[in-house]
Amino acid sequence: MNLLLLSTSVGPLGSGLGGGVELTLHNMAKTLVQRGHRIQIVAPAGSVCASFPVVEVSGALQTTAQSEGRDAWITMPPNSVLANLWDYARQVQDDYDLLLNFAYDWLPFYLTPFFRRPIAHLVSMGSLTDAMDRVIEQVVLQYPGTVAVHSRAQAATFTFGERCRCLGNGFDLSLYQFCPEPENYLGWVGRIAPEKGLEDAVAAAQATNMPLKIWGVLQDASYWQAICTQYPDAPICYEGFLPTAELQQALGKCRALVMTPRWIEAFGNVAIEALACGVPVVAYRRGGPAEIVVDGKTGWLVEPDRVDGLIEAIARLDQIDRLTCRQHAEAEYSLEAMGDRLEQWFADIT
Ligand code: HBI
Repeated sequence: MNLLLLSTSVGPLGSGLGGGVELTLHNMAKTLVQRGHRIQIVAPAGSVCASFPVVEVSGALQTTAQSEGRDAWITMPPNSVLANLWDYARQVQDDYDLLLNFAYDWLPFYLTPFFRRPIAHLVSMGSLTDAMDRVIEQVVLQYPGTVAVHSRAQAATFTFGERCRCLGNGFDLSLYQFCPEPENYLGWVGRIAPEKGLEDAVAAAQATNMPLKIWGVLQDASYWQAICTQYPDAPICYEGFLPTAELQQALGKCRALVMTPRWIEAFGNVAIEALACGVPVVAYRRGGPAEIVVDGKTGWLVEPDRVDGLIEAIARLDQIDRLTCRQHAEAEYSLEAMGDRLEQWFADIT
C-alpha cells in the first residue's frame, strides 16, 4: 500500500519531545517498508527518522495534551504546524491508499470526514481531556475500526474503549542483547516524576538491601530531592538518561526491572526492552505493564502501591527463567508481530 504517516505535533521526530510515539512511528515505518509498502513520513521541521525521508513542515508546535486540564479548550497557535501538516495531507491525499495519524490532537480527528481517503488513528495516551474524548468518539462512531490504542487498560480510560483496536507495540529486538547472567542490582527506568512512583522502588531497595540503578530524564528535581531526603541510606544510584544502545547494555545486567506507575501507563515500552534482554519485570498490576508481564513466567505483578508486594516479588526473582522473558518479547512484541497486526488493521479499514 501507499501510506502517509503523519507525526505527532509536539516536537520534531528525534527530539524526544514526542516521547514513545517517536519510537513507535520509526518501528512501524521499519516493519511496513520491510513488507514492501511505500511510506511517506510528514513531520515538524527539524525531524529526523533514521534512514526514512521526511517531508518537513514548518509552523508552531502544539502544547502537550497531558499538561492541560480535562476541560481545556481546543487551541492552536498562529501558523500551527498541526494545521500545516494536515493541509499538506489534504493536497496529496489522492497519492495514498491510507493516511496514518500519530497526533493526539483535535484537528486530525475533526478533519477525518472532510478527507476523501481513509485515515487510521493511533491514539498514544489514555483519556486526558473532554474535547479529545468527544472528537475521538465521533470518529469511532462514524468510522468503526479506524481508531487503535496500545493496551486494553489505555482503551478502558475511554467510554468507547471497547471499540478501539488494541495494537500492543513492536520493537527491533535485534538491538537488544539477551543477558543470561545478571549482576546483583535492580533497575528502574523512566521520567523521574511523581506519576512514576519511584519512591516505592527506593523503599523496596532499602528493605531488601538490593542496589537499585535508576535511568531516565530527571524531570522533577524537587521530587528527586524529597526521595533522597526520605531514604538517605537506600542503596540507589542515579545513572542519567541513556540512548537505547547504552541503556539496553546496562538494563540487561539487572536482576529485574521494577515498574511502579501511579498513573495508567498506556503501554510501558521499557518493560519490553527489559524482557528483550532477559530481564524479569516486577510491576504494579496497573495499566499497560499489567498486560505485558505474565505473572510468574516473565515477572511478578504486584497489588498497586504495595511496597511489601514489591519486596515479596524481589525475593522470588530466581523463580523466573530469563530466557522465557526474551522468548515472550520475540513472540508478542517483535517488529514482525507488530507488522502482522498493522496489516490486519489496514486490511480491515480499506
Ligand atoms: N500532546 N497535544 C499533544 N499532541 C501530541 O501528539 C502529543 C501530546 N503529548 C504527548 C505525546 N503526543 C506523545 O509524547 C505521547 O503520545 C507518547
